[in-house]
Amino acid sequence: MQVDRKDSKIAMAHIYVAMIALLLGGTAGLLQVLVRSGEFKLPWGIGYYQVLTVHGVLLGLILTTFFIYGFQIAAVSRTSGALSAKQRLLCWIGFWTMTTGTAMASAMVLLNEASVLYTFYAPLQAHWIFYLGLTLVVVGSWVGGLGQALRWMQWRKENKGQTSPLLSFMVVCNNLMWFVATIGVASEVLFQLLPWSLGLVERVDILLSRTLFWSFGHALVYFWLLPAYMIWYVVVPKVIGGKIFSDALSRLSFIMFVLFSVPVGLHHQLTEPGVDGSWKFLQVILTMMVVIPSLLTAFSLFATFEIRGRALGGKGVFGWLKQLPWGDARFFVPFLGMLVFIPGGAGGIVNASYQMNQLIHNTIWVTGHFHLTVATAVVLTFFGACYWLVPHLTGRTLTKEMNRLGIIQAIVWVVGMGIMSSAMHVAGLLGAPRRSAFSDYGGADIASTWISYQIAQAVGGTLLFIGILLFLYIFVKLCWFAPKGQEEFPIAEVAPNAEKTPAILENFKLWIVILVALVLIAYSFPIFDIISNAPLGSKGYKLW
Ligand code: HAS
Repeated sequence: MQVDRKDSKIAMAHIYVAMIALLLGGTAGLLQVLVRSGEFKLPWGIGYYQVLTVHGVLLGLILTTFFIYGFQIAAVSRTSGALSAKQRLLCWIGFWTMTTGTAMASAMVLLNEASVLYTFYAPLQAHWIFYLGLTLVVVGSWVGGLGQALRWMQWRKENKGQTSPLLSFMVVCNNLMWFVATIGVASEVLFQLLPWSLGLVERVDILLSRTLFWSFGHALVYFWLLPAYMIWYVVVPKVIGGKIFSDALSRLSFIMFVLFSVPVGLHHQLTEPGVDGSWKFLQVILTMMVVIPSLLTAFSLFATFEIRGRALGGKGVFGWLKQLPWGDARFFVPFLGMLVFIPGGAGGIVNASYQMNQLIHNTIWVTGHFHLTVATAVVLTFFGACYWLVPHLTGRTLTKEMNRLGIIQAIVWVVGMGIMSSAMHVAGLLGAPRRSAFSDYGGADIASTWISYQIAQAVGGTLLFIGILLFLYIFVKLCWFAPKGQEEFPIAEVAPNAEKTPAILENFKLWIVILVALVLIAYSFPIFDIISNAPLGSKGYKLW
């Protein structure tokens, strides 16, 4: 079962852009940890916040979105069938729109016209071309996402009454969530930031802009996570020779993400003075709801691994673990991602807990949290996926040598991230702020307790940069130099004794109604409140 050649080309085009973003964004990351150690100064007047913006935008927004779309296009084509000419055209239009937008936004950051970090909080004001560029990335993603969804809809029409392919269903869930979530940020950029940066209006409502941003921002993190979950649920079981524990459970967890990912953004604003506590309370409850599908996922994966390990003769409480294929990078690399997601997710629950959030908010603990979640659980899964996806799409094979290097790469990554992220967590608890360059704060005693951790971050960050170079070496080999042949795109079957999937799980009309209702309940009152009690607003600042 091969992905259609023409679809492979679109998928690879997305993945190439993602890899360029990885190289540039990773280099920026290395420079940052060096600066923050206090031992290194950036040359040629380059600013710390400029480098931090390159890092956040290229890795957080561009690497992820482009890789996810490359993977999803291949996934839909593999499981629902080759795209039609119209669907393919939509995916290409989406790709070029996103790429043009990326070039515009990156150019402004490199020209030092947009050092506003990846969250682009007002009143920091970037050049309007930066905002327009990001708008094009979002609009392009809508068009490309539609191309993918149309293929799934076509499958449903051609196979009436049947349960659709699980992987395609998951892609549609992710795109639906993305579409609803991006409405918030698109409104912020179109109605607030663009007119303001163009000078059409003088002032902007900061609280409104931040609330609209976070109505998108937390769903964004699940937009990164769900493709990793697709690989964990559907690909990894096949790699280990097992079966999907339950099709129904997998779909249920994705539907829960669709419902609960958007109406939870206020947990990023728990210290925000202008939002009433009752709305924060409601959204914290909804945040705890969005933890449940991750717990379902953990349960399902443990079951898959244990059932397979026992079928291979594993005995005792943990004996089955030994039977898993530890020497196969396609399993080992995402597995490390899963392991790291356990402390990463636990940290998220700490963040979401109202009282504990007071301790960690705006400290570098939060940076430690998202380097475990997105930069390890998700990114390692994407790296692991590349070891079969890239050769599958380029008509080559994963050699033993590359497989071994993939395993070494993942170990380097986990060690580097272990050092960097642990140091960030501890320094955060000691009060070290995030989003700040090195400073001894006028020789303040408390700042001196952070310095050794900042040096540890530089050590970990350097290992991570070596990890990026190693990965890119393997990537280049798999694209152009590995032996020609056929590499499998692994898709597992559902366990024969699993419960039948209830049709209601595919009833998107119902889920969309519930999703819209939840978003309205969680957001309409707070936003009405923010607008009706709006202060004068702020002029733009360019502090860099
Ligand atoms: Fe988060 C801040 C809460 C998950 C990313 N988060 C961030 C930011 C980012 C981010 C980028 O409530 C910073 C944004 C900024 O710039 O300001 N987060 C959560 C919660 C979860 C969570 C409750 N976050 C993620 C994921 C991310 C991500 C996933 C990226 C992909 N986060 C917060 C909060 C803040 C926040 C607050 C704001 C803090 C502040 O004040 O600024 C949950 O979804 C986590 C649930 C996950 C679990 C883990 C399940 C484990 C699994 C693995 C199983 C392992 C196996 C291995 C099977 C409960 C599924 C088998 C092992 C064997 C031994 C066999």
